[in-house]
Parts: sequence; structure tokens; C-alpha cells
Amino acid sequence: MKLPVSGKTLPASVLILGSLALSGFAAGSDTPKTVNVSAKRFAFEPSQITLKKGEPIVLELTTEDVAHGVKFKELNLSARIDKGKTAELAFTPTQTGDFVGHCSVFCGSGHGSMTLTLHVTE
Ligand SMILES: [Cu+2]
Repeated sequence: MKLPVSGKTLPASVLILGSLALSGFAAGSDTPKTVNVSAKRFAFEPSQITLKKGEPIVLELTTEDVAHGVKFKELNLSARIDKGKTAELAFTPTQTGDFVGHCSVFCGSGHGSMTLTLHVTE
């Protein structure tokens, strides 16, 4: 019968496991919260998101029909959402309040009213 792990490789495996455990621990506290947002003519789903000031967030944006975009002028954030791709918008809110993002890629008659609102709370 063969042993799956020889005496020589065992210490290395233990080291790898040890570092995985460490990085896992770090990820637990630093991994940003992810919110999936789906865009389609002429709305974002969800259309409102509540965030906490100081907590990192990643918006993962996809589109169900044509290309869209989102732009938060006050936060200096924008992303283009192309069909078949996921656009990531990673940031940490530094001020409380309501921030309205507008679709930034013309998508038709309702484009002007296509918004995504972020409520940032203390
Ligand atoms: Cu649009």
C-alpha cells in the first residue's frame, strides 16, 4: 500500500494549509460586500441600495438587454455595462446621504429617468 503523503511533502502541505487559513481569516474582515445590480430598459434592479459609511462595497452590474451605464456624479464614480459582461464598481462610501446615479449610455426613450439610488447611512 502506498501512503498518499510522504514524509518529505508533509511539512510543505502543512505550511500551505497554514497560509490559506491566515488569508481566509483576513478575507473575512476585509472582503467587500457585493451587491448584484441588473440593468434593463429603463430601470436598475434593485433601484435603491442602502450602504454603510466606511464599509467597502462592490456593485456587480449586468445588463439584460442593451448596453447601459451608471454614473454617480457626486461620488465621481461611473461604469459602462456591456451585454454579456459584468462591470464592477468598487468603492467605500465616505459620506452619508442619498446619491442618485443615472444611466450614462443612451438606451432609449426612458433613459433620462433610469436611476440607481444609494442611501449611505452612519
Ligand atoms: Cu440609458
